[in-house]
Amino acid sequence: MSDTAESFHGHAHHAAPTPEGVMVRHDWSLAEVKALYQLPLLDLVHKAQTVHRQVFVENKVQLCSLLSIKTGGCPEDCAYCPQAARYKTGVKAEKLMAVPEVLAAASQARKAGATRFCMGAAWREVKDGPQFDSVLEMVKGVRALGMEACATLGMLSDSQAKRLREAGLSAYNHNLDTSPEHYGDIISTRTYDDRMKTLNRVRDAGISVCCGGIIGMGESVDDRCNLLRTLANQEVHPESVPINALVPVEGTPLADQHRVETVDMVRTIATARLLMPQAMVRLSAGRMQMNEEAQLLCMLAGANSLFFGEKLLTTGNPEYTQDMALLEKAGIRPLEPRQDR
Ligand code: SAM
Ligand code: DTB
Ligand code: SF4
Repeated sequence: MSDTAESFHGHAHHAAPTPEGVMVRHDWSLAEVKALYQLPLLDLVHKAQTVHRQVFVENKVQLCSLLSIKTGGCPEDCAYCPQAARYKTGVKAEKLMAVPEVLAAASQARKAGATRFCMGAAWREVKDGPQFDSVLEMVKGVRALGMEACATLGMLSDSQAKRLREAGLSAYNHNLDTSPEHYGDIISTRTYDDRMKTLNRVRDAGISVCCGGIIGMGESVDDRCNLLRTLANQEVHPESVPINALVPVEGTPLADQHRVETVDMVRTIATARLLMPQAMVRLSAGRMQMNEEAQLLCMLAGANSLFFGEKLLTTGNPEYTQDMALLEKAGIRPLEPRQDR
């Protein structure tokens, strides 16, 4: 295990209750997390939905919109990623989108009901200069539309995090992706500690942290639990935890992975809800491979956010009309915008 991850696990924290009286802990052992993950499914979902209702208004999900502002050509070797230049996936390297184009997309997303707009760039790290200046303009523009603005741009320095905060960025997405133990099998071009450092910079700049992972990459149950445990044992829980099911893409090393089973996705989401009661748990990539019932089960297990729109970054996502019909027939309403973010 990496030093920084170890130091997160090793912190001596006491538990504190939320205003609703739900305990928030930062000292989970693997055995404890596994005991939750491996509960009979209906017990696990019941527990997670119970906690969910104590902390959140029931029957509501946040609708988020995702846009790839800089697609492909990435120098990193993340084994799952269609945007890594080294894999032949058919994703072409593009330039950074222009600010007005991005804001037009954001405005459209807002009209369609999005309260959070997430911008993704296939960069290893942010570099200062005209491109970063454009991203800051995009952030300001999205905020001016009255939405939460989130960005995922790779690694950040302290001063870049500060400038993003000054531009009004609500949240920064930087995933741990998997357990510290499994990480080396998935990515070699940056370490778990590099990721932790970026997350700490984001937090220190006063930006809310969006951090989660991917299941279905050949990891064990222990790996899944250690990912969740690493997230939950941070001094402050991430405000947002995206749970992605691997979208296997032809040309990537993980192209032949088996589809994630619904039960595994539901267990992961429910465990995340129980470990991090106050986090937005986001049912992120992988919905194309899930039927409506599976998606509803994920929401029953505590997922309270979805990406809508026909595309994620480069891969498919359910049709807007289909998503709206699903929420409508289930009596699930979109979460209203929050003023404090
Ligand atoms: N380049 C930046 C970075 O890696 O931090 C930001 C963009 S990157 C595409 C954002 C996240 O998307 C990754 O951390 C990963 O969790 C998720 N992701 C990428 N490809 C995926 C896939 N095929 N299936 C599921 N999730 C994926
Ligand atoms: C996250 O955890 N999932 C989103 C968001 N953060 C940026 C990205 C999913 C990408 C899925 C693969 C693709 O469409 O390229
Ligand atoms: Fe690059 Fe991000 Fe894809 Fe990794 S996940 S290859 S860093 S775009």
